[in-house]
Amino acid sequence: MAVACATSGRARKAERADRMKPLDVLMPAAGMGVVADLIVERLPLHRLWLEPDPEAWLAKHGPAIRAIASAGGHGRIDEALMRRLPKLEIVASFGVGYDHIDARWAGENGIIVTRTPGVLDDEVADVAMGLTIMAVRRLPQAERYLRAGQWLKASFPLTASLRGRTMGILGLGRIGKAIAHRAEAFGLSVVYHGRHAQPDVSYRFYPTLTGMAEACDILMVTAPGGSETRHIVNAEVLRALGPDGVLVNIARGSLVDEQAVIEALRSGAILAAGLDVFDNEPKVPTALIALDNVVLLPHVGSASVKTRHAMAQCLLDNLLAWSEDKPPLTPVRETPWRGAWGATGARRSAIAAAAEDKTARISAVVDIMKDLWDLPADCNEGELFAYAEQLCDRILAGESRDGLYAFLANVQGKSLEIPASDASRAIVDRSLDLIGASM
Ligand code: 8YV
Repeated sequence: MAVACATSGRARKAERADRMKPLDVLMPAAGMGVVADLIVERLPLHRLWLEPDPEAWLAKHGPAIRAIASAGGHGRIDEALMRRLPKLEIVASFGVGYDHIDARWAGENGIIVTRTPGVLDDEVADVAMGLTIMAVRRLPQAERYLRAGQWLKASFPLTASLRGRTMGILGLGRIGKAIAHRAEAFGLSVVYHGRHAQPDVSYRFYPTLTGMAEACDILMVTAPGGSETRHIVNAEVLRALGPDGVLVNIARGSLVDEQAVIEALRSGAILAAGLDVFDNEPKVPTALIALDNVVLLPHVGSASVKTRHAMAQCLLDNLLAWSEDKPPLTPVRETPWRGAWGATGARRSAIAAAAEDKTARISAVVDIMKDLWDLPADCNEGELFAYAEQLCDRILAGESRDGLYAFLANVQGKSLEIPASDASRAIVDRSLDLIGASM
């Protein structure tokens, strides 16, 4: 990608030489095997955890590493690790949650972080509903009852019901919405709480979590983890949820004050809980395991063969795009794609300044595409950016209007659903006007 910048000719040459080499990927911790299996077929992969002396390995080979693959598990990708990799450009993470990565530091230092949104929403939402039903209707307890031969002596005791309940969703993102659809199909009312109300959502919004907990009797936790949300589900919120209330957490253990949950379950301050995630995985407090009114799962929300494979593929697609000098597909919000490759420090600022004009043009075309193709606000902007960039390059190269129409009409979205309509011609016309006016 030709971005004019203030680096010297020699630096540019070295940078180009680097880009010609295959992308060396470091995987710090084992995590999901499927990730390594997919990467190793396409890119040089270094498995740090298999090295007899990881420190010595990092000191010797760290300077050649341009990418990290974080394949799940519990390894942190923090400032200390990223600083040891001076040429690091991209961290591709497995999963939607990325609280194990210091994404803010990465963003400030020109490193892109990607995750795997979209491909696991339904899988996780299925488990969320499963946990809800299991917790309310005590299905695991009923199954244990049968296996223990107790049915032969008496019927299983009657349980609470899902009927007439309201589910309060904490964090109405993609997964929260997938859960909301299912909850509605189960006849539940849905309300939500998050950082702000969403204008295009018809569910009732509660500006405070305690307010929502008072109004609902199933509290579904789907918000991101991290320091901002640590322990937001505390004793006060659980009290507000009340003695008929059920807590379900499929997001991150850190959102919930585990000790407060244990107390609330013990004292009857809430009825039951269904937990797929914990504060210190894979360690689950024995006090929680000892309780009968909680259903515990070993973080399996997305853990089907099909979905984990799709997540691994999304991680790999980000790395492959990057290795081919294309934009990342699914960057996180702290490291938005701005059209400059992963340079650090002063060089990043120089590149960013020089690229600003071009990036602004492409971003304006992205907005036109989103608008005229009627794409959702959270669509894959990385993919769209690539089409917008090609269109801008063609316009600047003086391609004819008909040629541009033909180019755009033939674009077939990978993760985007691009409508086959006259909108593509209108996009070309508006982009021509825009670029003509900016020249
Ligand atoms: C995975 C998840 O279990 O996507 C997430 O944020 O928590 C899960 O889908 C995790 O990524 C694997 O470690």
